[in-house]
Amino acid sequence: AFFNINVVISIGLASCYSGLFDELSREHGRRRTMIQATHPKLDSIRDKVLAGERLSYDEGVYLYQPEVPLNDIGALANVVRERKNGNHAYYNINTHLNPTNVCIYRCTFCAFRADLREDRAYVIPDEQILERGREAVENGCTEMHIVGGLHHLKKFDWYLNVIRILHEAYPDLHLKAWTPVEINWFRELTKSSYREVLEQLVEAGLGSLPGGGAEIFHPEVRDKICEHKADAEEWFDIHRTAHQMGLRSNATMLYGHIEEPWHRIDHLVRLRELQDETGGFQTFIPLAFHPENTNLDHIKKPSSALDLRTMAISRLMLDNFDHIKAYWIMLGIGTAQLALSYGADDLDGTVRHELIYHDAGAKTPEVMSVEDICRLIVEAGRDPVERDTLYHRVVRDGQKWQSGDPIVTTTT
Ligand code: V47
Ligand code: SF4
Repeated sequence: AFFNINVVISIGLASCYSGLFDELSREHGRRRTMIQATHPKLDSIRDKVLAGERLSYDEGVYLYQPEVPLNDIGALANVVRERKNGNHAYYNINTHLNPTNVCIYRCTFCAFRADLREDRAYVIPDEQILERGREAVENGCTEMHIVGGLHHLKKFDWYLNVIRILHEAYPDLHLKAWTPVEINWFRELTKSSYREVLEQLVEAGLGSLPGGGAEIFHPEVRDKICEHKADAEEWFDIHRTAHQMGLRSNATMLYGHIEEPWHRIDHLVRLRELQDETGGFQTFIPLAFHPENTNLDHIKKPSSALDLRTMAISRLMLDNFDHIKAYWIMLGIGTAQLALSYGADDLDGTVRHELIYHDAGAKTPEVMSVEDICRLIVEAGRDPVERDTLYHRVVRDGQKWQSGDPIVTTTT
C-alpha cells in the first residue's frame, strides 16, 4: 500500500511539475517573442556575442536603454565571462596607501583631496610608509595599491622615494602605483618624457600601473569634472608607453555623475582600441560615483541596476580584456556578489586602509577577510582563486606565498 501511495504521489507530482514547466516554458516563449518584437536588435546582438563577434558603438549605446531587459544583457555578459574565465572568481590579498591627500587639482567628484593648509591635509612620513609595508607583509599581502594627491610642494624625488623605500624593504610586495594623472604631473615636474619618468619608477621598484584617472574621456564631460588634469590623449599616451616598456596596467571608468550613456560607450571603445594596439591592459574596473562630501553631492549614487548594467555592457564591449573587476568597496558587497553573474570575474582584494571611497561616503567595511571574500564567491556559485597582481595563481602557506602558474583565459 505504501508503494502504491508513493507511486500515486510521484505520478501526481510529476504531472503537476510537467504542467508547471510547460506553463513556464510557454511564459518564457511569450516573453521572448515580446522582447524580440520590442527589441529586434537584441537578437542580432545575441547572435554576434554567441559567435564571438565584436559589438559596435551603436549596439553599446542601444544596450544602455533601460527598456532593454537587464537580465538578457547580464546573461549574454555571463556567456563571455564564462568563456574567458570559466567558473573562477579571482581575488587578491592587498592593501592601499594614499601617501598624501593634498592636491593641486579640484576634481568636482573628489571628496578625498585637501588644500595645503586645511586641517584634514596629511602627508604620511617615510617611517609610517615603511610601517604600512611591514603590516602588509605580516598580513600576507601580495600587493600594495598606491595613489594619492598631487602635493603643491613635493618634488618627483618624494614620489620616487615612496616606491624605492618600500621596494628595498619588501621586495616581494608588488607596488601597483601612480595613475597617469600623477605620471603626467611627474613629467611636468622633471621636464622629461613619460618614458624617462616610468624608467626611473621601474628602477626604483614600480610593478604596474593602476587604472585610475580615466574618469570619462570625452572632453564634453572631462572639461566639466576635471578640466586641469591629464586629458584623454595624455592618459592613453602614458598607458601606451608603459605597455611598450612591458609594464601591465588596469583601466577604470567613473560613471553615474553628469555623463550620458554614449559617453560611457565612447570611453569603452577608446580603451578597446588601445588594447587592440598593445594588449597591455589586464582588467577593467567600472567605478560607481559616490557623491557624499563632493561638489556633486546633489547627484544620487548610481542604482544597483545601473551598476549591473554597466558591468555587463563593459564585459560585452571590451572583448579584448581578460578581466572585469567588481570592486566591492564601491559597489557594496551585495552588488559585487551579483556582478559575478553579470560579467565580472574578479572582486579585487582585502583592501586595508582605503580612503578615496570612504571619504566620499562608501558604507562598505574598511577591510574584508579572505574567509569572507571566499564565502561571497562560493555563495555566488563560483570557485575562488587567489591571484597576484599580474594574474598568476598564488601558492600560499599562511602568510608565506609565491606566484604560481599564469592564469590563462581564452581570447574570444
Ligand atoms: O581616478 C575618486 C575615483 C580613482 C571618487 O587598478 C571616485 O585595480 C567614485 O585608481 N566616487 C582612483 N570614484 C582609484 C583607482 C583604482 C580603484 C580601484 C581599483 C584600481 C585598480 C584602481 O578613484 C580616481 C577616480 O576615478 N574616484 N573620487 C568618488 N567620489
Ligand atoms: Fe586630486 Fe585625484 Fe582628487 Fe582629482 S581625483 S582632486 S587629481 S586627488
